[in-house]
This record gives sequence, structure tokens and C-alpha cells, in this order.
Amino acid sequence: MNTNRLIVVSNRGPYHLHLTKQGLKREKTVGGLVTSILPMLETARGVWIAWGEPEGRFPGSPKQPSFDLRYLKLTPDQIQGYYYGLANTALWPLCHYFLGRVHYDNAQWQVYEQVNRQFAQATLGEAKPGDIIWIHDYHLTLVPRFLRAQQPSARIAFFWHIPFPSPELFCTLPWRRPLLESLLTCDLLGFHIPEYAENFIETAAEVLDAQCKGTTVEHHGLATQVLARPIGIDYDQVNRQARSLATEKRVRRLRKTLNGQRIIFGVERMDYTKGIFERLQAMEHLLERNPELRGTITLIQLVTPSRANVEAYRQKKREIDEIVGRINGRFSDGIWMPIRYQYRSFSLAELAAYYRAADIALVTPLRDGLNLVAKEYVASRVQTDGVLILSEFAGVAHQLPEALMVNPYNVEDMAAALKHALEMPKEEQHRRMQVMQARIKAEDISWWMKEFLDRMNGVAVQ
Ligand code: ADQ
Repeated sequence: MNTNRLIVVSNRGPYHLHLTKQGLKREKTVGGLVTSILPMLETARGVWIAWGEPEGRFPGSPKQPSFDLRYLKLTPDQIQGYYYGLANTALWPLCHYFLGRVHYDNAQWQVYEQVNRQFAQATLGEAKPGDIIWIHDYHLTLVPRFLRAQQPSARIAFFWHIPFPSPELFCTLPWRRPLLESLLTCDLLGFHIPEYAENFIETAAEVLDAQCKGTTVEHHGLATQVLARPIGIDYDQVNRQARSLATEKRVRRLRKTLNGQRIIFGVERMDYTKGIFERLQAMEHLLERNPELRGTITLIQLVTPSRANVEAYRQKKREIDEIVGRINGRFSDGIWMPIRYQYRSFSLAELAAYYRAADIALVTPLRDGLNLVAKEYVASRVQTDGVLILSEFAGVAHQLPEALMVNPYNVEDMAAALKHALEMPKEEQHRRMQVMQARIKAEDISWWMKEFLDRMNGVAVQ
């Protein structure tokens, strides 16, 4: 597909590396970006640059030695200012419409700038003429400008994985100008859905007076093409995993443990944007209003630890622990328990079994750039049944209108959707699921990579 080398630049790499006596051990990191891009890079030539330890250059995969990892070391102060600070207490809540949680701090911005410069330097050290440099996400918004200043002919793409908020919101950012200016030094700038691309274009016009011609934005003599394409998953791989004998065995064991109860399933990183607390409230509301459902349904909620150094995340975890305890305490009858909650990381094999076993998936973030869990659930439905309940504020809602749409801020609405899902006839489940499967399969990760890389291959090398 692509003859040039690909230099991927992102905050975290695809693996946690451990140097052991037996050699290098790789442990896959959890998150949307890695799930999507790693399978593709495993078959490409290039380098993945990220923050990680140990510092240095390592073979990216035992299977594919032409792809390397280059890990940069950051000091504890840099990690605090750049990652936990500016990225996760300013940009993350801002872009997810949580203005009340935003904290702007100029000292953190300085550290963010310094770290972005460090990433740019490392990238310049790796990139050869003709290589495509593909930077990912809100942690690294200033890298394009630093690269462009030193290598005017570099081919630079950037993908923004989270929502891009409306101009009124984005304009509260004290550093809106340098951030937008940097993004407009890219050749190609990607977002998941048209709404985010439109918000970006409007903001750039308002703040920088950038000129928009169709899907191209011009500023200071440079033209940036803006493209909205939702990231895909490796559909065939997810589907294969769900069909496997090992998954089937796990599903049987799980069903036996749950004694025939209908399974409602949720999985995400611990994050206040994911709506886990509100979903639990909906479950409580459902059981309160429909006593006949007690003993017949179980919500399995898996949560992966994430950003635990940020107080807002620790606070959210405490709230979730508490409400799970309250609901289970209130409705359990000694044998049946309405919520099975686990706080740890899970293997793909374990996830596949839950996706395949779940009669209903609850994907109800308060705001989400896209959401891959919804896609993984759809791809895992080997019998084409099951109901996806989806937040209208997840980017993926744009791609999956056949799901049952809910407003995650409305607990009654979510409880009603659960009831609706529990009563949905099988034919209707199949009808909806088949359409969703066809779309997620067609717009998979290879499609998404091709959409971007074909355009980047068309960017002239000077
Ligand atoms: P995330 O916020 O990390 O991604 P998401 O898109 O749902 O969210 O991806 C999470 C991934 O992690 C999924 O592949 C899921 O299977 C996996 N995962 C979640 N919990 C897990 C667990 N307990 N154990 C193992 N794996 C687990 C960001 C944006 C999203 C956007 C993606 C991709 O916030 O909106 O969809 O990037 O662009």
C-alpha cells in the first residue's frame, strides 16, 4: 500500500518494555490508538517514536524487524507538567466539554512546549527525505511547527483522536494561537467525524483569520488538507478471535457461572468522560422500577486503571466503587448480584469472550472522540444478534445510527433503552447488527490507513 517509511509519533508507544535476563519482553499498552495502528505497523517499515522506558531504539516486533521503537525518556517534572498537567488537566477536559475541570497553568505550558520540542528533535533524527511523519493526538500539537521550521519539505500528517470542541469553548485556551498555528503547518490534518473538522476550521478562521477553501485551510502560505475519517479496527482479527474455540469455551463457562442471566456489558479506561457512574445509576433505576428483572440480568463492568496520578480520576474511581457497593448491597439476594465490577487490565482473549457473551453492550460516554469498544462489540457478534446502546455524544454514533441512541446525562432515558434492548425481538437485533457489521468491516483499519496514506503519498517531496 505504501512504499515510503512511516514515522509514527505519539505520546505512548504500543508496548511497555521490560529488559529481562531472557531478553526484551513486550507488554501491549491499553488504548484506542495502539489497538488500531499496531497491526498495520507490524506489516510496514518505519519507526514508532514515543515516551517510554527504557530509553533507546528497539525492534518493534519479533515478527517484523523492519519496524523499530524509539523511546524517549522524560523526567518526572516533565511527565507531571506535560502529561498529567497540560495534556490531561487542560486539553483533555477542554476538548471533552468539561470546562469546570479545566486547569490552565502557564508553567505547564512551558514544559509541554519543551517536551514537544524533544519529540520533534527525535523525529528529525529518524526521518529520511520522503518518509511520512504521522503525529498523533493532543499531547503533541506543537511537534508539526518545530519539524516544519527545521525541515520545510517534510511530509507531515496529524490525527486528532479526541473531539475538537466548538470555537466558543476552544477559545478559552490561553495558548489557542500557537496550537492552531502549529497544526496548520501539517500537510494533512485528520479528525474522526465532520463535526470536529468543522469546529477546527471555524476556530482557525476565527482565531487566525485562516482562509478555508473547501476542505483545505490556508495560513501563512501553507495549505493544510482537513479530512474527517473515523479510525477503524482490525475487524477480521476481532471477529476471528470471537469465533475461536477458546472464546467459545470461555463464553460457556461465563454463562454457567451466571446461571442463565442476561448479560449487559461495559468496558473502558477509568475516565470521567466515559459515563461509567451515570450508567450504574441507570442500572439502579432500572432495577428499582422493574422488580421483575431482579435476578435475571447482570451488568459486567470492566474498568482499566488510567491516569491515576490525576486527582479527578482518583475521585471518579472512589465514586464508582461506592455506587457499585451501594447497588449490590441494595439488590443482591445472597446468590444473585446485579453488578460484577472489575478494575484491572484484560487480555484480548478475555475481552472477546465478554463481547461474544454480552446480550447488550452499554457504550455511554458523556463525550468521546470516537469509541472503539462499540466497534469491537459489533465485530464480535458472531450470531449477528445483540443490542448496542450508544451515547449520542460518542463520535462513533455518526457511523452507527442503527444502535439504540441515548443521552447519557439522562438516567431515565438510559434505563428505558435498557428495557427496550431486553425486549427487542431477535429479528430486529439481526437487522440492526448486520448493517452495523457491514459498515465496520468495510471501514476497518486498513481502509482508514489507506485514506490517509494515499493522500500523504500524493504530497510532493521537494
Ligand atoms: P480511548 O479513550 O482509550 O481512545 P476507546 O476508543 O474506547 O477509548 O479505545 C479503548 C481500547 O482499549 C479498546 O480497544 C478496548 O478494547 C481497550 N480496552 C479498554 N478497556 C480495556 C481493558 N480493561 N483491558 C484491555 N483492553 C481494554 C482514544 C479516544 C477515543 C478514540 C480512540 C481512537 O478517547 O475516542 O476512539 O482514541 O482514536
